[in-house]
Amino acid sequence: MKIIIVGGDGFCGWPTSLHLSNLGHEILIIDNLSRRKIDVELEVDSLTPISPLSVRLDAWEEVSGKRIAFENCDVAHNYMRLLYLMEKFQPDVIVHFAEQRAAPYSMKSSWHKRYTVDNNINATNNILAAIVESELDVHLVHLGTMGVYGYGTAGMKIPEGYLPVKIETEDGREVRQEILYPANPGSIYHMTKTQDQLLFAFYNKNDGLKITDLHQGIVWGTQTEETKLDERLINRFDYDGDYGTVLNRFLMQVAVDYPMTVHGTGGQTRAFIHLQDTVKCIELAIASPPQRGERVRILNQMTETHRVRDLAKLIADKTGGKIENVNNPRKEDAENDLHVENARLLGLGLEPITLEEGLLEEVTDIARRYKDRCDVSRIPCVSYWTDGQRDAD
Ligand code: NAD
Ligand code: USQ
Repeated sequence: MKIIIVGGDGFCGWPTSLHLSNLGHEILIIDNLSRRKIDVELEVDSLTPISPLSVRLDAWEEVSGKRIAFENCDVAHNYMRLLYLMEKFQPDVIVHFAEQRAAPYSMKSSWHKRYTVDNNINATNNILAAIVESELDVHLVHLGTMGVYGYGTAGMKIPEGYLPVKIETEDGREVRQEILYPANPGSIYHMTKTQDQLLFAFYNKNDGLKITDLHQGIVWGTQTEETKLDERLINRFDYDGDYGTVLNRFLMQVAVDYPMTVHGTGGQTRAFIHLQDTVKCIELAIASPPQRGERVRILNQMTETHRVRDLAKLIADKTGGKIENVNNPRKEDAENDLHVENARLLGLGLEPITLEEGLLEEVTDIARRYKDRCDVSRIPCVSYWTDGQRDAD
């Protein structure tokens, strides 16, 4: 198949591009390299030494004999170029990763809030509008987030996108429907992903677009089978207070003898998935497209849930690392339970990598090998959800 990967230079997009290329698909990456520019803004580098994109692409050709094409384009603001690239390449599938994905970055200031809303919502709308205008028969696969649901449950498993409801009408009849699960975002970033859902629902209803929305949990790990093949293919590892996600941060903190930064009591429960499973899930979603006329297909892309303090304890028990409970800069529930339905990807053949299996390899192979590249001054989370939280710290 011919596949465009929008955001294919990023943490999830790069290994996905390699994985799909390895399977024999023809790949075009479209990316504006904004993530690399944000590293410059934040004065931080990936813990792993990522190569410039042209070096990555040459290395992949050397290793695999396969060429991945690249076009630099800001899909949120350069609609005509996006449309031109789509019409020229004639993709069967578009995988959409191209959004500003860090919740703390989206809450840093009003500039960051506005940037995130402008970038994410325009990127998604432009891709959808270009599919309609090009009249291509494309399957759009989008990376959404578990955070669209919020993290609470009313004593039930969070369903895969749609909630069955019963409504009593005025004349006493009972009407049954399935509605999008009520959105409950916890940051401006997560809010943009809830807006994406409405855009998908609209273009699906109005134009019959074929869309799969993968509601992904927190991705951990760094390498996949393909990125391991050559050091020039290495994936990014974010550890800073804005972009570093909790499990990778804890693993890196242990490697540099920094106490693991548990926010508050660490009672937040979240959904997780290993990066190797991310690329597998995208392969499975592509192989099983929705039919034309089918509603947006929503799959929960996560394999396990963990409470933050339990993760810290698990890592401490395995490594002897220390734990520090720090003030939580976010406005979020101090404690929550999370039960999630994920039968659909398992049904398609996903065999999850569990945290217990991959954990030590990650610590030893990556975090310890590159620990000298860590700037510890970038570890604390200094993006506060409210002024009150900034003042309290
Ligand atoms: P990332 O920031 O590493 O990658 C995003 C890529 O998109 C970058 O290469 C960036 O340069 C590019 N991009 C952003 N805006 C663009 C634009 N306007 N035009 C062209 N390119 C643009 O993020 P990631 O961790 O790879 O996440 C990818 C997607 O997966 C995001 O949509 C995110 O919401 C979702 N997701 C990520 C995680 C996670 O833990 N990393 C978890 C759940 C969902
Ligand atoms: N946390 C700590 N200590 C830290 C960092 C985080 O206790 O040093 C806590 C946070 O307070 C939060 C939890 O860990 O309760 C998760 O934080 P995170 O930064 O790992 O994840 P989050 O902000 O939710 O965002 C990440 C990705 C985002 C994706 C989301 C999936 O950056 O792109 O959408 O995970 S989900 O969490 O399922 O919504």
